[in-house]
Amino acid sequence: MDHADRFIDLSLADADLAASHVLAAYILKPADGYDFLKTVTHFAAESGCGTQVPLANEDAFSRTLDVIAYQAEASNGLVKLAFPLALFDFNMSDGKASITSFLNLLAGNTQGMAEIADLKLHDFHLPESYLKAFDGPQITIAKHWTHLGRDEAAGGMIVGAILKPKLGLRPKALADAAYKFWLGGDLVENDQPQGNQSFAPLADTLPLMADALKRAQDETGAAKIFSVNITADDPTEMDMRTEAALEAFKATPNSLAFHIDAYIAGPMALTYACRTLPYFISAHRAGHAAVTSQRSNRGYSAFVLTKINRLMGASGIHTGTMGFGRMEGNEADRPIACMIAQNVAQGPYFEQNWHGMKRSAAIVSGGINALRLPSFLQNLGHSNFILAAGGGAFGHIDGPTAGALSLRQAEACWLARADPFDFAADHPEFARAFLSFEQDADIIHPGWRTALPHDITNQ
Ligand code: CAP
Repeated sequence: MDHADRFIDLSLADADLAASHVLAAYILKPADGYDFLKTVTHFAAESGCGTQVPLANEDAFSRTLDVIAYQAEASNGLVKLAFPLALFDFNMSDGKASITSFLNLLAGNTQGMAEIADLKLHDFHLPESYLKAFDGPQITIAKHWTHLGRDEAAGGMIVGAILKPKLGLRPKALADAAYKFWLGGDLVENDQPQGNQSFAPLADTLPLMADALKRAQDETGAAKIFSVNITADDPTEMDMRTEAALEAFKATPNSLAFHIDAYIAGPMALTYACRTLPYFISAHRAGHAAVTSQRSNRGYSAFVLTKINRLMGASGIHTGTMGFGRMEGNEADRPIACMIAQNVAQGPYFEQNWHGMKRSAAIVSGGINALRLPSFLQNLGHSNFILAAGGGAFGHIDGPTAGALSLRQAEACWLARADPFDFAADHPEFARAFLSFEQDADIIHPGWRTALPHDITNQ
């Protein structure tokens, strides 16, 4: 008998454990030469109180905290573990739960076990008491919708852009790019590498951004939003960037939102921002594919990453384009966007009840343009999210104002279930998107060159 045999009990099911344990679903493959079930028991032991040998100083209490493997299917590698709640760390200061502790237990040392070849966390389920110990979002997309004068429950697509070029624009050029986008769109988000570079110091850029936003509001008569990147290595620096933004936007505080490069800067940066700033906080995820990629058999999935961002309190979360943009993903990623926005949502292995925790909004970005947007919307089934198009806005042949309008028109085209060629006939910015993104047009709408009027399809 292996000392780790006590860490497996295949007679248990989700329903026996869901109220008292954190449940986690993995796909596991043992390294060559290792037996599947034995590896599972060692994995379960290592996930909680156990290690590679029996421990002389274990006691009756510590054994009650064993992590148990309760499902193990050698045919497909599915392994489910149940983590007793008492294993998790809670804050000394306020008793709150901690994502750092959660990740440490569910995807910590076990990721490096030599007897495991593949180990990826695909889903998890939290019982009500533990879920409620996380902050969740304080500020939601309803704040933006209200600011924009829309329905606060389902205000439709916020036409947003990620500022491009992502690096290299001096303060005036950056503010000018934002201003031109705002003339047609609603929201501008800093691209994630944009910070306090020498050619665009924040002290110079932020006042010009605030001025550009005000001018765009005055000119259009519509509210606008700027999401400023405050990502830094330490909270003091984040505070300094925040203060600079608050000062620059003091005349239009409702136009301000904050942006965190949340995968690279980590849970502390996101949690700190969400706890200290009563503003919309968006979570970018640059770099996440190093861990979440569908081609990676270790780490955790994009679904898991997104779900923990809602727990930490992100108001908006980059959720990807589900195969309709230029980043990795596919149509089956739809539950990622549903899991953060619904009160009860089905994940790949577990249904999660959020027990009234506020929603996070999907931020859709990565290669989306007016031609790709309708199919994305068709797959998602609604347009209640924030679009953050970079090239799809600034790559429009007639500039960012036309780019913004083309994206708004693409949503309208989909909402009306209109024929894109008919719609293009009286929506010139949408029509010119065909010429702007010719390669996409050829794939999505072959025949567009003859279907659309000659003066639109030619430079
Ligand atoms: C988009 C973007 C975003 C990614 C993030 C970029 O620009 O600014 O960071 O979309 O991806 O640099 O790639 P484009 P995700 O619109 O020009 O592609 O939301 O999937 O994390």
